[in-house]
Amino acid sequence: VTLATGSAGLSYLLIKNDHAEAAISLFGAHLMHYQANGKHPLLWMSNTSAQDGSKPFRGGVPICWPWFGPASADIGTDKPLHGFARINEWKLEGISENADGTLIHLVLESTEKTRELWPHDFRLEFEVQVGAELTMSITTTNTGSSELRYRGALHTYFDTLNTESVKISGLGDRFYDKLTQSERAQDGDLLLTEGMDRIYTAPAAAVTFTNGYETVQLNNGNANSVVVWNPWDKIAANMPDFDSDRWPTMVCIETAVTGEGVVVAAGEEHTLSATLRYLA
Ligand code: TA6
Repeated sequence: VTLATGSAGLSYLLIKNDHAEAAISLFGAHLMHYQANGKHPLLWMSNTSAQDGSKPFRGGVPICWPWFGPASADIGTDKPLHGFARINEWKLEGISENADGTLIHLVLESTEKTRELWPHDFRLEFEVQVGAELTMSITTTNTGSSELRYRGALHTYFDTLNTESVKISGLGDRFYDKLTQSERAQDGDLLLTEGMDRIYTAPAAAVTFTNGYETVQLNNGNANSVVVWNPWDKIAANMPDFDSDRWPTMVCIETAVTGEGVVVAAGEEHTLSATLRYLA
C-alpha cells in the first residue's frame, strides 16, 4: 500500500496485493478503483470528475451519509445532497494484510462543523477489504447521549460494456420510481432499457448482475433497499462532471438505507455492508 498525493493535493491509498488492486481517496473515504486479477475494472469513474475536493467524486463508491438524497425538512433541505461523508477528509486508522488481501480502515468523527450540519455525535468507520472479493462496510457508532437516525448508501458506480448487456436479478417485486414519483411493480430481472432512478424496497439479500464482462454477486448487509440509477443521455449531458457520452457504460447499484432509515441508540452501532464476488 502506498500513500500518494494527487495534483490537487488530495491523498490517495494505492493498494496492490496478490489478488487485486484498488485506489481509495481519503477525501470522502472514496473507493475510486478496484480490479481483481484477471477481471475487468469493476468501477466506473467519470473522466471529468472534480479532483480537488470542491465537489464529491463522480464515480467509484461515494458514501452517502447520514442522509440519502436531499436531507429531510427537520435536518434542513439546504444541506448537501447525500450528506457530508463524501465531502470530508477522513482519517486513516489502519492498514493490515491478511490471507485474503488488504484491509483498510478509515474514520470520520463528529466535529463542530459536522454538528452544524447534523446535531449528533458520531464515529463513522469505513472498512474495505481488497482481495479476490471486495467487501465494504460503514459502521455508524452513536457517541452521543440521545438516539440518532441515519440513512445512507454505498452508491456504487459499476462499469458496464453497454446498456444492452446489463441484467440485474434479485431486486424484488416493487420499487419507488423517483422519476415518476410513484410506486411500481418489478416483474423479474431488470434490463437497462431507459433512464432510471429507482429505490427497490424489498430486495433479496443477494443481488446478481452482469455488466457485459462478468457476472457479479452483490451481498448487502443490513440494507433496507437497493437503488438503481442511470441518468441516460439528457440528464448526463446536464451534469458538468459526468462525461456526457459515457452514460451507457455505467450503472449504479447502491446498497442503501432509505425510507425511515435506521435508529441507533446512544452508545450503539449499526453496520451497512456490501460484498462483491465474481460468479463468472
Ligand atoms: O442514487 C441515485 C441518485 O440519488 C440520483 O437521484 C442522482 O441524482 C444520483 O444519485 C447522483 O447524485 P449526486 O448528488 O452524486 O449528483
